[in-house]
Amino acid sequence: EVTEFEATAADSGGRATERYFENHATSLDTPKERVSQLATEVLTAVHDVIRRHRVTYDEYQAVKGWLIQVGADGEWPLFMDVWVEHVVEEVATDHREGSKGSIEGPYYVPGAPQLPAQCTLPMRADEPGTPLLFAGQVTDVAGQALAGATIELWHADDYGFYSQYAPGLPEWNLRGTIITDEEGFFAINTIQPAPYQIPTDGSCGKLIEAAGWHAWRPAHLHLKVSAPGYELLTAQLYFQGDAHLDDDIATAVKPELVLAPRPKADGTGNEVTYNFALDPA
Ligand code: MBD
Ligand code: FE
Repeated sequence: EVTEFEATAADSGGRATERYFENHATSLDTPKERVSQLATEVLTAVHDVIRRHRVTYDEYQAVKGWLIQVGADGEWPLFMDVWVEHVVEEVATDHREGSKGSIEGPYYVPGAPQLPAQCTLPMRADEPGTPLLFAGQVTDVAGQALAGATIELWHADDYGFYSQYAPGLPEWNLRGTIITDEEGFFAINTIQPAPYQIPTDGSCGKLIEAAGWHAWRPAHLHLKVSAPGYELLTAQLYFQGDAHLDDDIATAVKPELVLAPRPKADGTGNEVTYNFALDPA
């Protein structure tokens, strides 16, 4: 039987590429003038780098081969979300007064099982990791409770693997869609995820190795918080003391997004409170 530990970059990349087309609209009616301006500026930036650094033919062929391989490995979703998405998120949310957000990343799956405000995420009977009680309230920016708000929560397991992307995990492991109670509260039992290393055996890993970078993201919870009439909040939450808060490969950490869980009084793991304030749409 295949387990999550047999995960390969090409497997999870292939899955992320497939899922991308299932879950996202890929055509957009962008005016020709805007397409032309953006494409011209991106290409001009590339041309400038070639001139300034006198990029050689050997280097050009190496990059061309690498770009072809990113696609063959299915790693374009990973590449885009690790090295580009954080700036799109910054631009998209810079008007907000409510909670800070962060990037979605490549491993979101819509339609996770619906759960009540007080719940336990789907997990294996012997799910490894420190139990975490994650609780809080969803409000508007004025502090008005949002009853029946939706919290989609997904995260990696204690080894850094995501269900539906690594083999051997139950379909909805550590993924859920939680509905807040009449006062906007939620209390979710899960486990603390592990730091995540992006696959080192694929093209993105090859770039990281060739550049002398590291492949780590700090441990994180992914969330989408929404309510009718409010802007969708896509966020990630991190853990105080994590070794990679300051050098996340995906540049997706903000100080407002760092949790400081404390041991529960009954000794059964940790608990933490975090509240979300949604901007009006
Ligand atoms: C992740 O889990 C993630 O959240 C991002 C942004 C990139 C790679 C893996
Ligand atoms: Fe992630």
